Amino acid sequence: MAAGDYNAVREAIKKTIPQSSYDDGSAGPVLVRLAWHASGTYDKKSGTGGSNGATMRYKLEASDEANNGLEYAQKFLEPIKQQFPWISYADLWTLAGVVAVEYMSGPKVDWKPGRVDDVDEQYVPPNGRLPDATQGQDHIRSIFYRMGFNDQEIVALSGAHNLGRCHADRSGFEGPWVPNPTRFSNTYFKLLLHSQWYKRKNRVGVEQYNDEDNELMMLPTDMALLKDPKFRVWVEKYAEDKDLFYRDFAAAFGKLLELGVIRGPEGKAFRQYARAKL
Ligand code: DDH
Repeated sequence: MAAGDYNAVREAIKKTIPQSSYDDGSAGPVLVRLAWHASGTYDKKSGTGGSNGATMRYKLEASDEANNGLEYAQKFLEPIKQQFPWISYADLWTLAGVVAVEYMSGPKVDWKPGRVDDVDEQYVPPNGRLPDATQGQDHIRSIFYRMGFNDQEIVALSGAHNLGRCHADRSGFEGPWVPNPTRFSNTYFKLLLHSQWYKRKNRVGVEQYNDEDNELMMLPTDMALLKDPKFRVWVEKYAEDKDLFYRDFAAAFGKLLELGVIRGPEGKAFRQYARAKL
């Protein structure tokens, strides 16, 4: 297989998404989450964090509680890394997120290669840069503004909760947000807006919001999108207009995966951008 044949990698990722003995029969949602958490450590001010370097391979970042469960996503992708050793983990993890969104009938997201893996351990971002689901709108803003996102982009990105589920043994929360969690859609926004949500303790004693029958759930941070008037405007728009949501999600997710990836003229990302900047 020729080095640089990203279409071949895309095909291999698609083949690995159906996983009959895993969650809802699909690795798709956890692959999206891996791409997001690999990228969402970015800090605009210092230029540190982000997907370049695939620093979640280091224990410090892997052991951030927010990353619990992402070892499954990495395991699903390992055979693909073996098959295509020329691709960096940093490119593979982000590309897998893009392929998974599209595979689950979401929008096409622009993706560029060039991330490199050989970033020193000293550049692993500190724990605690990813959002804490027990918090409210101020916390959400401080986390996403740090990455360089605005309110509209925050709500668009949050629509990824149309995919997958919470696991009591990973985050303490439990259940899916929508009835079909392996199909990308704007159902999350419709349910957030139009269902009745009840604050309840789940079976491991963690407070979350459930629908009447305890089948679907929302996190405290999801509910904050409803409570905050500036966020709510976008929840309403995306619940109404699926095409608008798809467009805005594709743009914001593409931007997320590029955070901190500064490429040189030959297309390769700088190894230690943080140091280069200081
Ligand atoms: Fe999320 N997310 N997320 N999320 N997320 C969880 C699952 C998934 C928060 C908390 C959680 C985004 C934003 C936020 C996905 C994608 C994205 C879980 C459950 C928690 C908790 C983990 C578990 O128990 O397995 C919080 C807080 C925020 C926030 O914005 C404030 C964003 C921006 C994305 C994205 O992809 C753009 C996906 C997909 C999942 C489902 C994973 C799975 O295994 O299934």
